[in-house]
Amino acid sequence: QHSNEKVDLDNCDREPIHIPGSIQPHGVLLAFDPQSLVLRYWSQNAAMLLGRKVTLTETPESLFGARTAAAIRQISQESPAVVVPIDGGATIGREDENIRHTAAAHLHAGMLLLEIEIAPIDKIHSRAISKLPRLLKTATHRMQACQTMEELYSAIATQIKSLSGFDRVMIYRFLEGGHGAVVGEAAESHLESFLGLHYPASDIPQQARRLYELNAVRLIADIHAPPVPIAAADSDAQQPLDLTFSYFRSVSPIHIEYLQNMGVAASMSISILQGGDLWGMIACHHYEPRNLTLEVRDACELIGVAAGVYLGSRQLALENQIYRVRRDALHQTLRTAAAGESFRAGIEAALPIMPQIVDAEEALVCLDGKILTLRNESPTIQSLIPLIPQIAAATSGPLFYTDSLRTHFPSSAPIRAEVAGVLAIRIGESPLDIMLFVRPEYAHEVSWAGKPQKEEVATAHGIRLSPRKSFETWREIVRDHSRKWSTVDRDMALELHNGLAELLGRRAIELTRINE
Ligand code: BLA
Repeated sequence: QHSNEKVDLDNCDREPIHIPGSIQPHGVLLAFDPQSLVLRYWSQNAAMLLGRKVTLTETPESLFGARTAAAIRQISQESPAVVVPIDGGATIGREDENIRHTAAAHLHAGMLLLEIEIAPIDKIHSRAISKLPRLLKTATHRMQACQTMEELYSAIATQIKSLSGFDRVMIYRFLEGGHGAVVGEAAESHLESFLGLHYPASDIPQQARRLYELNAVRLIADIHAPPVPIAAADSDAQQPLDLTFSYFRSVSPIHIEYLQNMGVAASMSISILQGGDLWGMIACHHYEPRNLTLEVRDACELIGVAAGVYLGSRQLALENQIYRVRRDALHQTLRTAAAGESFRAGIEAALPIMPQIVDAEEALVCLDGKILTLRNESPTIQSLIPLIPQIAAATSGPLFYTDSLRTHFPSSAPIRAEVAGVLAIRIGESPLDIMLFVRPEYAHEVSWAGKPQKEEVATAHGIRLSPRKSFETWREIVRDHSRKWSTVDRDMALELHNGLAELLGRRAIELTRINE
C-alpha cells in the first residue's frame, strides 16, 4: 500500500492505480536502470520463471545471454512508452522445449520494464496466431461495410468476441458529464443483456480514464488470482514502480469487487480513442478465468484503433446529417411563418416542425397573452404554463436554457418528469412573448432493457457495485434533469430567434405601409 488513505467508494478517484506495487500472477516483470541496465525491481514470481534466484547485480546478459540482452539494450535507446516485443523468447526462462515465452519491453518514467509471460506452444495456438492477419482483415472489412453507428457497434462487439473468445463483449460509450451507456453488445445467448443500460461517471474514475487513454488494453485474467508483490532494491523501496504501460498491472480492489458482484471471472477492456480522448471502451467479460496471448491482445488493440477511426467517420457523417435535418426544419419554419396571414397564424402553422430545430419533444409559444401549442390539453403543457412568467423573466438574453427546471426554479409548483429541461427564446416586444422548447427527463427517455434475472448480492460495499445497481444510481443522479442543451441546440435556437425577429420587423414595416 503506497498511500496512507484507505480506498473506499467515496475517494476512489484518488486511488493511485498506476502504482499498485504488484502485478497479476500470469506474468513476470523485471525493471532495469535504462543506463546501466542493472536490475532494480522484480516481481516476486521471477525466480519461478527464470529457474533461479534473482539478485540485484543481475543484468540482461546475466539473465538471458548475449542475444536477448542486445535486443533489450536496443529498447533502452528507443522512444519511451512504446511496448516492443523481444525476439528470442525461447532464450528467456528455463531451458525447456515445451515452453515458449513472449517478452515485451518499454521505457517509462526513467525505467526499462521487461514483461515476460509463458505462451502456449501447441499446434492449435500456432495456427491461431498465423490466422490473425486474416481475422484482422475480415474485421476491418465488416466495420467498413456498416452504414449506421448501431451496425458498427454490433460489428465491433462481434469481431472482438470471435477474436478473444470472451463470453460477453460490450461497446461502452461515454456520454455527457462522463456517464456512459452500453450501446452495442455481443454475448452468449444465455446471458441477460446489458444493452441500453446507463452508468454513472463514478463507475470508471478519472485517473482510470487517463490511464486508459495512454494504455489501450488491460486484461484481468483471473479476478481471484492473488497479486504478486514487486520487490525493489533498497534505494528504490520508497519509490513505487510506475506500471502505466504494463500489461500485468494488478487491478484496483474496488473494481475487482465490482466484477465479483457481476459473477465475472475475467475481464478485458480496450480503449476507443477519438482525437486522443477516450470516446468509450470495448468491455469484455468472461465467466471463467481467461488469458490471451500477447499476439491476440495486440490484435484486439488494433481493432480498437480501427474502431476509433470508423466510429469517428460515421459519427461525423451522422452529425452532418442531423445538422442538415435541423437546418431544413429551421428554413421550413421560417418559410411557413412568413406565409401566414398574421405573425401568430404563421407561428401556429409551423408548430409541428419547430421542435426538430433544437431536438426537443414539444414546443409552446406564448404570444400576445395567448398560448399556442399542438397539445393544449396535455398535462405536460398544462404544468408548464404557471412557470411562463418566471421563464420569460429569465429570458433576457434573448436565450434561456436549463436542463433542470426544478433545480433552476426550486420554489415553483411541482413540475412533471416530462418537462425536465427547457430552452426559451424571446420572439416579440411584450415581456411575455417567448417560445419554449421542452425535453423530458433523461432517465425517462432511456429504456431499461429487461428486468434483472438475479437478486443483487450483498457485499462489504453493500449492493452498490454492480451494473443493475449502477443503473439505478445513474437514474438517481440524473433525476429531474433532461439531456443537456448542446452548443448546436443553442446556435440553432439563436438562428430561429434572429429569423423570427427579422420577420416581425418586415411585418411591422408592411403594417405601417398599409396604414399609410
Ligand atoms: C475500472 N470500471 C472499470 C473498467 C470498466 C468499469 C469497464 C475498466 C476495467 C476493466 O477492463 O474491467 C465499469 N464495467 C464497467 C461498467 C460495466 C462493466 C459500468 O462491465 C457495465 C456493464 N467502480 C465503481 C465505483 C468505483 C469504481 C463506484 O463502480 C469507485 C468508487 C472504481 N472502476 C473503478 C476503478 C477502476 C475501474 C478504480 C480501475 C481499475 C484498474 O484499471 O485498476
